[in-house]
Amino acid sequence: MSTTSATSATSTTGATATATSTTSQPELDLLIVGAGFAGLYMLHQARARGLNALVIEAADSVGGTWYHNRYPGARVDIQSMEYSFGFDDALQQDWCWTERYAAQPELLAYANHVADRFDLRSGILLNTRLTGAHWDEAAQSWQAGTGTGTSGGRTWRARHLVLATGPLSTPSEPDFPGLSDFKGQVLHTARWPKEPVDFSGQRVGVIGTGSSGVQTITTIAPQVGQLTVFQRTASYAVPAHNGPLDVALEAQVKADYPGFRERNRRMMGGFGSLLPPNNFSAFSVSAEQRESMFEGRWQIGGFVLLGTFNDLIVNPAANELAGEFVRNKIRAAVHDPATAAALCPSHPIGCKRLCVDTGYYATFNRPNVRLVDLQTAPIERFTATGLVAGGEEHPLDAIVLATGFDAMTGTLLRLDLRGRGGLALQDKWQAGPLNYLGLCVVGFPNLFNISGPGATAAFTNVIVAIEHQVQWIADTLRDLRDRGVASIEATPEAETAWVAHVNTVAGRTIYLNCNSWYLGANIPGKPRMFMPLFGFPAYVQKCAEVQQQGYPGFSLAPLHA
Ligand code: N01
Repeated sequence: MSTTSATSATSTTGATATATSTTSQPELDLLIVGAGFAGLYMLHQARARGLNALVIEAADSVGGTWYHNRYPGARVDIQSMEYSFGFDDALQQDWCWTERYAAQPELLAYANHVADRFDLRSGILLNTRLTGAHWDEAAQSWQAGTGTGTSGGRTWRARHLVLATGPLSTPSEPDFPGLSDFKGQVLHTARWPKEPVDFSGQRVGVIGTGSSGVQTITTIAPQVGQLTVFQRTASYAVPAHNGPLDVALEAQVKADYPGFRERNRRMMGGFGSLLPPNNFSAFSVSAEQRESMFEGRWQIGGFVLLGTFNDLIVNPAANELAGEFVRNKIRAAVHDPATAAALCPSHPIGCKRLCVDTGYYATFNRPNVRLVDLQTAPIERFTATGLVAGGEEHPLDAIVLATGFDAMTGTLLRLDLRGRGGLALQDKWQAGPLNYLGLCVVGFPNLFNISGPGATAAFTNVIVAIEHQVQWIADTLRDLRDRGVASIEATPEAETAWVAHVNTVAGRTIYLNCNSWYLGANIPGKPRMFMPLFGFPAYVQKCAEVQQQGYPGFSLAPLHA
């Protein structure tokens, strides 16, 4: 190894990775960060192409989101037969889900099964948290490490860096005044302890009513003494109608699993071919027909409600009809009219991700459950024994923060990532997460981000989205190696055009009409930029064209002499 120079820089995060320039071959073709579904599959695909890859994972086991989000009632909102890998037919034939919507323990068992079945553990370093990575221009490779400040840690040199850190992996913990004074237990849904939490007889407060809150509230209500739900924004929840997996459906899907996957890949969200959206307007039928069609899909359950008509997410007036249908369901389910009114959302339905529930609204009929509407009674402060909202003290033994995530960018911006010329990602993304194809960032050569801003994961069955991006990255890396290309970097023009494209697509929908994590609106001070791309099939087509046409929108550089 011939070392030509060494630099070291500390970013705004304080983390340091020392970039040691060298002209020799780096030890790894790619370093993969994270051992959730994306990292596991990236390792498998890299190996299949003869690439030398290593996964590093901060946790003590694999599973990513399904490792950390083990709160009571945690369950997937896409049907199990769809929310699974399709790349290996023996895997999808052998694995048997027990429920229509799998619960967290089964999903984590599945991730572990995949790791064992494809011998992935040998390529994964657990308990290893990346703190930073610096691009070394002379060596055309990344120097990545686990050290902080001036302490050493471990370092690796890799030609490529693949960030499989997940779009929803850094919990949002709002800075509530006095929270540290609270003497009871404080839990976050996204960092739930491994040991079961016993809430028997306790006064529990849940802050947050998104998917995590809805599932937690519904599950713990029968277990706790008193449950107080602190709601800032009411959520739309549609019934899961969960239950044991229908064996007839399982047999039907398994009889042609590849065909089922292919049909799903042609859907806007990469799932839902069992009941595709209707291709006509909500205004093309009578009010009675409309009600009956909404009701039919409500009885089936899950996201299919939004496919009742083809204009629900593009026409606010049509959207309002679906929203009012759900509000009527809430009014019918909740006995106390004032509580029902507070539970009725006013934003467009689907603008924030729908919650898929099991009796959420009816939970508020329980005598031990109370709703506090933070719109009229905002949280003022925590005390040693509870919290004060709207001037009223709520005594609590435990508080559950179901307050979501610093989505899509939070994890990456907590790293010391430095690209060409020492450019820090924090500076690059000061006004928002610029990217090309939802995969790459100008100034950060050979860096690939999975399920990030500019990609479709947030609107797609994420496993389908992961499979697509991983295969694209793996094919690209093999191509580049075969062509003697050492570095690939998006061009500024392509990046600007891609971000504009993502926003143009969003602008045709109702997605800009509420304060969602898609926009970064849930995190104070976060730049407001619509991050995910809507429409999986068009995205797949665009990525394929880029590959087939020799990577327009990228500059490719051969190995330095
Ligand atoms: O997080 P969220 P989540 N004071 O951001 C509230 C996926 N997921 O963990 O809406 C008071 O949706 C916040 O209020 P508001 C899924 O993609 C899937 O529930 O910002 N309240 C909101 O009510 C989902 O979209 C599954 O006004 C505060 C809640 O906390 C994503 O993860 C299960 C607050 C956060 O809701 C995130 O879901 C779980 C504050 N300072 C998650 N800050 C399934 O598959 C935030 N809130 C079923």
